[in-house]
Amino acid sequence: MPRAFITGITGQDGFHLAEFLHGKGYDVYGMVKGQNNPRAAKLQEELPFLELVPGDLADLPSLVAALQIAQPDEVYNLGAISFVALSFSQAELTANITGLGVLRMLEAIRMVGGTQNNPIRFYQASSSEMFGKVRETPQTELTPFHPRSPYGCAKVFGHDIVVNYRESYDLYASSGILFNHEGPRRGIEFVTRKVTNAAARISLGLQHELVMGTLDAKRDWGYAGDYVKGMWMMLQQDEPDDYVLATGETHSVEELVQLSFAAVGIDDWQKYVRQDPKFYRPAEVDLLIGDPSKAKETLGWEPEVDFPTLINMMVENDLAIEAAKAK
Ligand code: GDR
Repeated sequence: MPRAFITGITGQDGFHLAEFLHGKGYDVYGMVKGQNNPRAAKLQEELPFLELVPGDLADLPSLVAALQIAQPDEVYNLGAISFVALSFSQAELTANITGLGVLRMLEAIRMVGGTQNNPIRFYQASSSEMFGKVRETPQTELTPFHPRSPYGCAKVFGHDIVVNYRESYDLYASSGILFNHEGPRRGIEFVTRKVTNAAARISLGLQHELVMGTLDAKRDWGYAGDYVKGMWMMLQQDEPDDYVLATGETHSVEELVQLSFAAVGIDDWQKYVRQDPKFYRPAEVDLLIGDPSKAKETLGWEPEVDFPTLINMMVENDLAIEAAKAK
């Protein structure tokens, strides 16, 4: 059986990827940090097949030890401080985990190495936030980076160090430049889930208003379940490379709000939504739209869930959760 090792296993993508790889017959190892991590215990209940291994992206010896236990064929580095807004107030921590964490993981892979005929294959979760103040539209693998947050800067370092290790040490290391990808398991701090959850709660009479930042920003939003498949496809290629995963469509935060409220039968959403500068970011990424042509042509990857279907799926999930809580 092939063996996969995933950092960031307690996040949205970690869950989807672990399920997907398990379905493909992999032994799946997930790295968890901290003592008695409550998210790890919950995850183990949901995914009993998962082997949890201790480790921390801030601690190189722990990464070496974790790889020695897992002896993986494939490593997926999804672990990061991933909330852009938080990266402004915890910039050094973000640089350390989201940026230097990639370097440590690559070094750990060089040390543990796999076997002569079966070197470890590495996937790095790069991000459309690297494009930031975009230099061209739509964005491709060749679009120059102009990050707009400490998070984006850290992801650029991670991306560049993967390219450098690939070229310097002949590592099999690929990066997926993933545009926003969402779903029912998205954390409530991210805008899609915040809005779908609020729409559900407001329709059930459990909440009276939704306080937002900018409604003008535009994102290329896809479904996380589609995107983890693309990660795996990248590591099945003969040669490592970088790929954009995106839908090729963009929508504003306002459209997201309007669609989410419409899904619970509220048309006059403006009545419930207030904006507060505390949710504005010191620098904003105004517009993202990705061109996934390379992934389509080379990997045969295509997103299956469109934006309205995604939002409806998330609203349905939040309605079920909130109605059950209210009982
Ligand atoms: P993003 O996701 O920064 O694109 O990064 P997020 O959902 O946090 O923000 C999207 C846009 O919505 C605007 N916005 C708000 N955002 C949040 N979270 N809360 C609000 O109240 C709010 N109001 C408006 C934001 O300003 C922004 O323009 C995500 C993360 O998952 C990254 O880790 C990942 O790399 C990229 O997507 C691709």
